[in-house]
Amino acid sequence: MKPVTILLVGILIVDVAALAANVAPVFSQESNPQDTLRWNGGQNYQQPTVIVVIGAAGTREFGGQFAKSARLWEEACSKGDAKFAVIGLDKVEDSNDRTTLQKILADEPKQTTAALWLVLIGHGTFDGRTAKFNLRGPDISADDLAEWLKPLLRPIAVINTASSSAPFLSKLSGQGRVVITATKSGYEQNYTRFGQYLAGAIAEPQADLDKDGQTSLLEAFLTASGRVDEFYSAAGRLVTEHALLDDNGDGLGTRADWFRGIRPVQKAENSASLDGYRAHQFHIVHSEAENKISLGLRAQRDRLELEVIKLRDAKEEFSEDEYFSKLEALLYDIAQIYEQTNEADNRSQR
Ligand SMILES: [Ca+2]
Ligand SMILES: [Ca+2]
Repeated sequence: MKPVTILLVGILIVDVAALAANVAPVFSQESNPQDTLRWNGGQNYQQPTVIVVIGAAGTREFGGQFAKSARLWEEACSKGDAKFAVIGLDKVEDSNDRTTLQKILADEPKQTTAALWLVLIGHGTFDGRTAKFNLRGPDISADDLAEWLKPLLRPIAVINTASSSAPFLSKLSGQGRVVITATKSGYEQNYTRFGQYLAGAIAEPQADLDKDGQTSLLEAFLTASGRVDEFYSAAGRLVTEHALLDDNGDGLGTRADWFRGIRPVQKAENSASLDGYRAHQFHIVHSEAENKISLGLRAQRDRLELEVIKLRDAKEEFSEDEYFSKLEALLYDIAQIYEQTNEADNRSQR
């Protein structure tokens, strides 16, 4: 798919097609699969990290399910060339997985545009005040994680797929962060199925809802939530888990049924902006076209796209002239990023 299509689909602009057409020529270069991942050896390339934490399983059946989800994340990381670490699957007696996680997080680069994904797979508890994720050895609370993540100034996705996980969302919410939980409240305490469906969807082409050649975290969240509902419906059971996503930093989660396609149509109460746009910029496996863009330029492009969305959502505050001139400036900057990418691509082919 051409970058211009990605731009248009990615930022969901319908009303600026005419403007975008003016900048279209710089996008017209077809991508060349040969060049995929050529940034690997370059100084601009930094790998994202995915840390999967498997909690105390309780039974062999749960253990098998958790290990299967971990394998799916690992496969996605090897397809997407992300650094993968798993905690909780070794057979060591008396493991302290809490300390292991703390150490791995402390060793991660503090300031980079490469994303850090933290995926918790297991059981959780909530006593009315504190939510915890159950590990072999001491458990971890949302407060523990908030403290450990504080020094990391980089894009972060925290995904807690356990029962009673919702309190993690309000505690870990922050600018530049995506937080996903399997439940909408600490009191949804039954075993959750969201995690296994999310692991299956994260690199699945069928979950690429906007057909741009890559499955985003938002798309995987929506797909997994849909499969959770299908599971309970087919089993004739009451749905006991409702996943939430927060990525606008307000600590309020949005449910999958508040989206039409990939577009959010309902806000969490009191929220100033809509959730979902940032999560749609997180991918484990990138399309070929996306892989041609250096990490630094990709971060700039993502920031500009979010500004376009913010502008579009505030359209009524501006006169038509003002709105289109601001929009044109942003689209021009985005076009420059694709132009730079194409120039670098052409140079490398000479
Ligand atoms: Ca997609
Ligand atoms: Ca939110």
